Amino acid sequence: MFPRLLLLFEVLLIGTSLLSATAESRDRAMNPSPMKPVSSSHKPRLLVLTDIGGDPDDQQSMIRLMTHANEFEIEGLIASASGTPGELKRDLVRPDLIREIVESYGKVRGNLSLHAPGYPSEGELRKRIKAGNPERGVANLGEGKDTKGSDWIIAAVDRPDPRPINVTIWGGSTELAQALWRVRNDRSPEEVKRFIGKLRVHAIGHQDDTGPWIVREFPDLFYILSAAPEGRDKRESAYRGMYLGGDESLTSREWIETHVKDGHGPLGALYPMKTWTAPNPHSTLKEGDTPSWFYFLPTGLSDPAHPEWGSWGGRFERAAGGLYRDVKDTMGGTTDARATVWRWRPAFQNEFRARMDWNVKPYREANHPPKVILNGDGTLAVLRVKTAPGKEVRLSAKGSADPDGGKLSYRWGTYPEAGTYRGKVDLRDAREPEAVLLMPEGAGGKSIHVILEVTDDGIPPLTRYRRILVEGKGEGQGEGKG
Ligand SMILES: [Ca+2]
Ligand SMILES: [Ca+2]
Repeated sequence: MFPRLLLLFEVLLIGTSLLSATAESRDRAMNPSPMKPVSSSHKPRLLVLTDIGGDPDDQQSMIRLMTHANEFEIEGLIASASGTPGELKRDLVRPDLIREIVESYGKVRGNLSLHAPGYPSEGELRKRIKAGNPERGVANLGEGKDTKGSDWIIAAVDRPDPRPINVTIWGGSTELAQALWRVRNDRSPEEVKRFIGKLRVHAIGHQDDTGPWIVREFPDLFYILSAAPEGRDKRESAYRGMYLGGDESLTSREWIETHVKDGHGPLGALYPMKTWTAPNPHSTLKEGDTPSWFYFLPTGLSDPAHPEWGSWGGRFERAAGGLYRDVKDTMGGTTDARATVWRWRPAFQNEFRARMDWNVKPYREANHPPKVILNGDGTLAVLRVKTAPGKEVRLSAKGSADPDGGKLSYRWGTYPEAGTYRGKVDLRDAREPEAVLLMPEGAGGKSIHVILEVTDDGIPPLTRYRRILVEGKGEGQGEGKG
């Protein structure tokens, strides 16, 4: 198609974890064949710890997760102590609430599977529902405190599999803390290091004292803490962008009734309409925990190894060791950590809406996302290219297609906060399938993140992404450096 361009990218594709993607993209470039679904072995492994049974927003997040269950290998759905400390009158765990949702998922799974491959069976998911310790906190860690939940985490990490285990924490982290305590107690330092190295944690706040304990005791652990800085209003947390800021009409009661609750089958019917935290403009959709798994969702936008690059689940910067904290994006004149999530809300709400249609509609009556090709590469990998200031970088989405035969629109833009070059960038033909980036004169040694958004014309319109990291040659950055 574009031999000169392809050659450029063959040479310049640099991979930290992307070597196989390079080989794959080369194959595809030389032999453009119809796209195959990503095999299950490439799916992110996901382990959920939820304080379900407190604020009903955990049920909301679980219902949405079920509609995206084909995108992950769900390794565990663990009921940790219900509610945040002091929220409920007694200590309890509610795995029954997870089972209720999984059971309703079982009723629509057949229909979901008409729209996309890879939805796990109800039985497979049921086996992965585990209960944790109803008594939370550091005081409840140690000998004799293992639970089905903490044992399950250890077993999942120990399973021979090269992929990391992505742990999302929707409430307290007692189960993860106990798993870490057990492993450190029983194993050699080398084995503990190996165990820690397989984990990626995305925590929605520190909802009890085991969170700070984990960060203190295991400083090398990859740990994203989505939370407002100490001393600030907790409602400033990045994850609150799920429901606060941006276009709040997309989280209204009416939106949920129309697109989720009514006429969308038994799973949607379970969606709780009232959540607890104020202020919430509608007190309906909150889903404060959803950004934790959005972070690992493969959309082409992000790379979970790089919290600083941003994703539907927010953007974070390294604080110390393996710890990452909230950082702010500027959108439409607002500078706010929540903007790192709400900036994607139109896309993630449309995605939810389409998938709720998948619960009940035949294929031809629902929309399905486009497949995006970036410079001949059909994977979801982030591409990298190095170029000298003043030179042009040619960008192409040729070959992108919509499975419904819809018309695609293209939007090339930069994500300034994700890169290190913050000046103006000239992107020519930014609404065309092929665009040109002119590497600014001041961009030597700096990076520019170009995001390609491809949106179809279905109802609702669906968006998929690709990202290319353009690095400027010169000014202290050797050409051989990745
Ligand atoms: Ca929660
Ligand atoms: Ca479509």
